[in-house]
Amino acid sequence: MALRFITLAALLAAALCATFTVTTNGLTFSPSTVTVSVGDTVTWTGLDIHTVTQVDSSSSTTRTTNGFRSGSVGAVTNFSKTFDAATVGIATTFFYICEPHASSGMRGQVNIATATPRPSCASLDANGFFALIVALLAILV
Ligand SMILES: [Cu+2]
Repeated sequence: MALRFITLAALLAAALCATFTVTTNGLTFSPSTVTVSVGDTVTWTGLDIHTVTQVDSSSSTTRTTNGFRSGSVGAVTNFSKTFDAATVGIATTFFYICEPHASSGMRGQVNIATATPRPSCASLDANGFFALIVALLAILV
């Protein structure tokens, strides 16, 4: 019985999506590279005089069409982006800049660790939810 609860707890822990925080430190993002799993969220803080703007490459300053963007300078202090399956379907590395400070090298990137989502972090999409329920039943029955 104890084993069942341990397995259940492990499964639920695996099902949780993670949030990664990137802060600003002078004219840099810290950390400038984060590696996330599908379904995870990145939250940028301290954006007061900065932006988070997706660009096409590690050297580009051209905004990615339909890419993520925190808005114009001063629009927000914090900005979050969830790298869900639909987002990740486009690329496995996402590059971004701070628009006013890109020329000073203020840029970063988000790497996607794997194309396979966590059991339900995929989340709450129908398939992920179904898979979690089946897994729970298999443990409990
Ligand atoms: Cu900046």
